[in-house]
Amino acid sequence: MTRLKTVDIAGLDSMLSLYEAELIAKTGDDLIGLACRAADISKGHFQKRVNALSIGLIPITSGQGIIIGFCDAVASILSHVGGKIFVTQKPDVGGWAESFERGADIVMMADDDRFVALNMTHRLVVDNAAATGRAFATGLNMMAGNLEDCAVLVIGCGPVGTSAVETLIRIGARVTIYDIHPSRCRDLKDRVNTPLKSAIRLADDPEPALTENKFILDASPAENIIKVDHITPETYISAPGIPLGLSEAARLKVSNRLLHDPLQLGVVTMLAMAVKHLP
Ligand code: 2YC
Repeated sequence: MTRLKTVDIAGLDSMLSLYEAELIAKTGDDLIGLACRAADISKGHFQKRVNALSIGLIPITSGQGIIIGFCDAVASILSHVGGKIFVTQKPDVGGWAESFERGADIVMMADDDRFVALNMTHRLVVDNAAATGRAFATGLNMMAGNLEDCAVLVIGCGPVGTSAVETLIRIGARVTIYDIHPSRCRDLKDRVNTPLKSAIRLADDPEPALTENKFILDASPAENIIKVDHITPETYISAPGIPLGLSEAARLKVSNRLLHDPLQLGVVTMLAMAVKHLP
């Protein structure tokens, strides 16, 4: 899993309104709208519950340690969509104690392996990878109009790519998957319970797959895997992978038919999934 750098999230707070205006232009909806579609809940359900919630963010020092700005970036995204958000003064155990003392309904934290939202009252765990895969597949569907019966290429068969494939299958897309490790492709196909196992095609060479597919979801950390010759006027790309997998020329050519952010869509979708089962 790619570890964000402080530079990836610098200025995210001050750019949120511009980011959201661009999201509306690309997909027709805002952060809450896209996240609610991804989580399959109504905006009304989301807003009614989120406004009543207290959400604690706990910095975690394990492994490679704290990313300066990470919890503050998550807090700014959540504040943008509602809810009473706080970042605990202390990390780790002190942060947990503070979250309990302040009556947090949801606690969010990330170590080197997982970024989760924990619903304390309903004992629910929401994983950022699952939420991010749903969000970027949903965003691709919204950008492209409707992906039912359309061919979509998913690059990267990790947790985000797996969630994206499941979402695209639910949408009715015809999914081709590619991973630099072929065994991960086969594992994904075996793991994803689709009505038609054959609904998922495996690509062993990314080049023809990138040329044949106009709808691409890049959930890999590969750089420069999508090149300018892969981009046509009909190409739409949703790219949760960090760093962005498009060459500079490809990014310029695909123009605004590209969804990419380091945290925003995944974080709001985590919240939507965390409140989904609240009464
Ligand atoms: O500041 C902290 O609390 C750190 N322990 C946070 C580490 C996050 C590591 N994960 C990532 O950088 C990203 C996540 C945003 C989702 C996947 N990788």
